[in-house]
Amino acid sequence: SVQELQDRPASAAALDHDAIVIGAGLSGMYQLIRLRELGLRARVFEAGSGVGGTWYWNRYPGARFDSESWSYGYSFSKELLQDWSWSEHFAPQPETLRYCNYVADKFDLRRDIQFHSRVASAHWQEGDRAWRVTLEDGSHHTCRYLITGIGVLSTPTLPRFEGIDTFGGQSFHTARWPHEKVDFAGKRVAVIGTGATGVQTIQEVAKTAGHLTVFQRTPNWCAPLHNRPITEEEQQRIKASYDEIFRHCRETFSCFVHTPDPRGTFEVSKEEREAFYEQLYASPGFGIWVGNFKDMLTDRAANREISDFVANKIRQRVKDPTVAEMLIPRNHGFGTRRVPLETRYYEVYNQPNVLLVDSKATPIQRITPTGVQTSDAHYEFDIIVYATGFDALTGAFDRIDIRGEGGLTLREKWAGGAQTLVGMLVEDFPNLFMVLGPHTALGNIPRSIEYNVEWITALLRHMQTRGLTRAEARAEGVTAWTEHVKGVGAGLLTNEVDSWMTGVNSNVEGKQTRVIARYSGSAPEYRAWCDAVAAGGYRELDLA
Ligand code: N01
Repeated sequence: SVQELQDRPASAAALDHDAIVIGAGLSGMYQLIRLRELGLRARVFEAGSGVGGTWYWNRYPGARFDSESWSYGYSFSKELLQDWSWSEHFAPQPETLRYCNYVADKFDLRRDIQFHSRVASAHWQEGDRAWRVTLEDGSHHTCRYLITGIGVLSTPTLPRFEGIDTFGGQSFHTARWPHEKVDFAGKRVAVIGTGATGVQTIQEVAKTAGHLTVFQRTPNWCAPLHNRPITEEEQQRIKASYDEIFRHCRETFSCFVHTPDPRGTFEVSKEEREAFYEQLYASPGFGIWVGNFKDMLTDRAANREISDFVANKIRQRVKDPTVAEMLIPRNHGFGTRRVPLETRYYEVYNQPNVLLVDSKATPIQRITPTGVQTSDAHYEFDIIVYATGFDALTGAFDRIDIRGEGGLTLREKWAGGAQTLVGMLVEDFPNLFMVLGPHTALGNIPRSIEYNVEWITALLRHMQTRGLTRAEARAEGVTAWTEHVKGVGAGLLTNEVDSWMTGVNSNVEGKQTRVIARYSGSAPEYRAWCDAVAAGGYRELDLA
């Protein structure tokens, strides 16, 4: 009958593509490589004019890795690992962007990537078993599988200040930085925000600005990065040990080279603890955050002790005691928010041309044509930098009109908090696969990306070999997974604090209260769950 004909899924040949990938960052690029290996016709839509995602957009001064360069790159190609030489232990953004371009060239990715193409909507067509994707330019593209590689921190948010558009000087959000160099020499510069981005920006801008004013609403606990160039000898050693490096990363809590110390804080003497903290403070990278005593983020007394240790470091490094006290967090303990890593950040506040303004005590009331009006004073600027962060985790999804079965929007689906199966699938949204969706393990991001991409690729291969063309998360699977996500977050001090990690962003409507926004279990635990789903023949999914 006509009805039967209409209900039959569209043949692959009738669709524009087998798969559409949104985003040409590290997720999208790797997913494209794997889709090609499956023999699928894939198209990547990318809003920017080049590859690199985060590293394409975040060109602000001082942007660089906070995790070791040699633990960050893709691990899937031995040849790539040998080809590429990182110059520093924590490489700066321009180098990472060059790396992304190098990968795109090496694997000839650009021929399947369409730049300047922001996806506006994606609507599931049950009859065709296909997604209909519409770009902002109004063009439509159909595909069987839709894979998002849209990142965790990719939707920048500006404060909702009155007059923000009236400023007569230059102003930038750090994640929308111009491709041309911005000259700070002799200029009066404001930086609003003191997260990981603000800290990197401030310590760089302070080198050349005529005068720098930092508007800090909440101080963060920062720790030294201890970056340095990679010597020729180290380079050889790194290249000879990649197998070992990545094997180690697979075993650690969040795939960094650091992992929690198996000892509890109070299992060792006061002297030993002090010595351990000193050693961590003097070591490169995230050791002090993710390589600290195992109970640092669960035991209040343990957390208090490391917080006091870092507070004293701040007091030692900042000359003016009033400024030092302003820089010490009071409303959260060390490590309960993402720890910004710094290079002479605290010393910036010893410079005569740097002013720290407490914008909790004296809030910013509006932006004027010449500067910033607080409840207390008016400050004049040539340049305002907004280091005000992102609508994290679900923000990039919320910006696309994604509709699943029966026209249900993903925004409606997630109104009470994200619900997924292993962070990669959503019930009622068949054939939608998310790389780094909400509730995937994060940590060392490329490690998580590679795992997600490989899991999705294995699922597609499973379907391919069985002639299946529809995959949807089952309600029981989603419930079980979401319970697990809640369970691993229980008792974690991190979840008692407002931050992007708990889904709070004061600049986004509806994101004022904490939710279980991210997966806080270990990466090995996460992978065990996902592997079990695959090994069990995908019983948590409806496959057809
Ligand atoms: O953003 P944030 P970020 N008025 O949300 C302030 C990753 N990253 O871009 O704390 C006044 O942390 C806000 O104040 P408060 C990393 O995962 C990685 O810095 O909300 N102030 C805060 O100080 C990181 O966690 C790397 O009170 C306002 C700041 O702006 C994540 O990105 C480097 C305000 C926002 O801090 C996000 O970091 C950099 C307002 N209306 C970042 N609104 C690398 O590893 C916001 N603020 C390379």
